[in-house]
Amino acid sequence: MKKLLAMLGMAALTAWINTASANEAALTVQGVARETLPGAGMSAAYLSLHNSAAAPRQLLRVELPGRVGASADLHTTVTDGGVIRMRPLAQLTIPADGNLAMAPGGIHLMLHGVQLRAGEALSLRLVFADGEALDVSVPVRRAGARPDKAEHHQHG
Ligand SMILES: [Cu+2]
Repeated sequence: MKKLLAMLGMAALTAWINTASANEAALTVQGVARETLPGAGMSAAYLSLHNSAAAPRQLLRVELPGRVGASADLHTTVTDGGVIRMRPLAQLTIPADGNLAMAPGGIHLMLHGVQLRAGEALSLRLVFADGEALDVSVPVRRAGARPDKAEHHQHG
């Protein structure tokens, strides 16, 4: 009986791992971060997320691994009485079999406490409502440079 329970436990664990990898494989991320201006310490990053799964994904937050004192906030841009303002977002939904594209003047990642130089890579950890996290690395470019689709890394 003990052996059977152990086997069932293994089966359950394997199933969970498979589900997790399938979910992660269903999500592709590309993006770019902007070089910080001298003395600024603030910047923005723009991600393009594609979800090929049959269920939507909820992105809760983005962390900056290895950067002490730095943070990333989900922001959107709204026009309020002719004034352009940024508003924090509690979460982002990547639709089932769909895309979510961040862009200047729209949804973006606001980066605080960072110093970024063009040519560097910025590591981001995307944390989802289902508890999964996805580590990606995006290139740092000067403002106005186009996102580079080739430089996407995904870690399990
Ligand atoms: Cu912002």
